[in-house]
Amino acid sequence: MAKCTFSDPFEKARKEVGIGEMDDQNDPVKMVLGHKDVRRCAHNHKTFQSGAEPGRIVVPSEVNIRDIRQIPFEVDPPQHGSYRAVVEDWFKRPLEEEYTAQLEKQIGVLIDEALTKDSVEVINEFSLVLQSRALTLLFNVPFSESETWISWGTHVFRSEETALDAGKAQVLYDYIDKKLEESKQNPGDDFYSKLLAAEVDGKKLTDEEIKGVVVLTFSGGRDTVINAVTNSLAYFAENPASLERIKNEPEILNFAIEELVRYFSPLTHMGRVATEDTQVCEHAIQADTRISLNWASANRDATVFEKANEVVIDRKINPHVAFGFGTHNCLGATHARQILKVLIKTLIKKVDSIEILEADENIETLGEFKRKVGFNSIQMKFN
Ligand code: HEM
Ligand code: EMZ
Repeated sequence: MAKCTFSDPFEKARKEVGIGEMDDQNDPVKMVLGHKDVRRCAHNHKTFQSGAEPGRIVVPSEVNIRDIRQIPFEVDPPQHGSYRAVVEDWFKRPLEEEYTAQLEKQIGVLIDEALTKDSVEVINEFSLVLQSRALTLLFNVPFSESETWISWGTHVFRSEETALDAGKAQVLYDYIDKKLEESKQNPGDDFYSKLLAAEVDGKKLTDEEIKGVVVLTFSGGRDTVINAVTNSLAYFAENPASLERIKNEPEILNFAIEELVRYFSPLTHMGRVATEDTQVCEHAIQADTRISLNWASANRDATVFEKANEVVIDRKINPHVAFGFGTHNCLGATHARQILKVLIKTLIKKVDSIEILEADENIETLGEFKRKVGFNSIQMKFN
């Protein structure tokens, strides 16, 4: 089995021009590749806005399959801050003891099950299940809801047949409408009820706004978490010494998590729309065209990271941008980090070794660049 490496396709372009170009459904994207430039553009929301037509900052663009604005993701300051204030505390709940205890239970059960099987297809039988079950904790809804979510597959807008699947999006919207109606009739301690009761600048959120927040919570943390979990398992399968090190030096656990997230960068890039004619790296960017902030490329920038293409499991200074940078930095990062933390601790406790039996890599094509983001499927044996 070939080594499970995740190479950096952007290195040459980043060093030589700082920009990589790709076409996306006839709406081109200039990818910003350097760490400094990515951070600078992420900071400059006046020139590079998120609040364009809903779906347009996503690559591939979702303008043809949705018109719901995702909140706070597709809103710029100052409104962004008001929305974010409504949900910020809710997204910190993963730090609570009871939440962590539940997560430990969920992940313990999954690992125990995996240990009984001759082969586990990790994407569908492990990571998707883990992601969906863990999300019931974030939503604070019954565990049984995860069965419905698992049936949606690894992406809420993409299916095997269609890269952008409007029918699939509709399943999600109908589900959310139903859940919001239920929570209106019968308010509880769940995320929907919290949003229904919330006020932004003294006004209740509209149903459309609430839907925008909920859709984002379902879509933003799905394939990203699935890739982070699967790629980490594949890494420990091939680098058992790293797991052993974390076992012996638990103080490096948090460094290890940040390093895995940096190295794998589960979300390659995210777009912005230019509000005026401008320049990035001496490249002209025209008003109303798209750039993208390429987190994956920035995270391999050798001017910032020593041994950028290696997993340095106890890397201490790690200003990675895998969870974004500045205004829109990932709200789900606390939840995602907690999942990885519990996963690694559980592996240390219960698993001696992991073998990769068969793997089909998931390669993204971005113009001339091809990037491995994870796997379409991967069979592993847990011992
Ligand atoms: C934003 C990555 C997990 C919800 C972001 C951004 C990145 C990112 C790069 C910035 C987008 C931008 O600037 O346009 C990741 C990665 C994850 C992960 C790598 C897993 C390893 C999650 C989870 C959730 C989530 C689990 C929720 C369940 C969000 C939300 C935003 C966001 C709501 C928008 C925040 C805002 O606009 O203020 N994420 N994410 N993410 N993410 Fe995540
Ligand atoms: C959007 C995005 C959010 C988008 C922070 O990223 O994640 C993508 O997977 C979705 O397709 O709609 O939610």
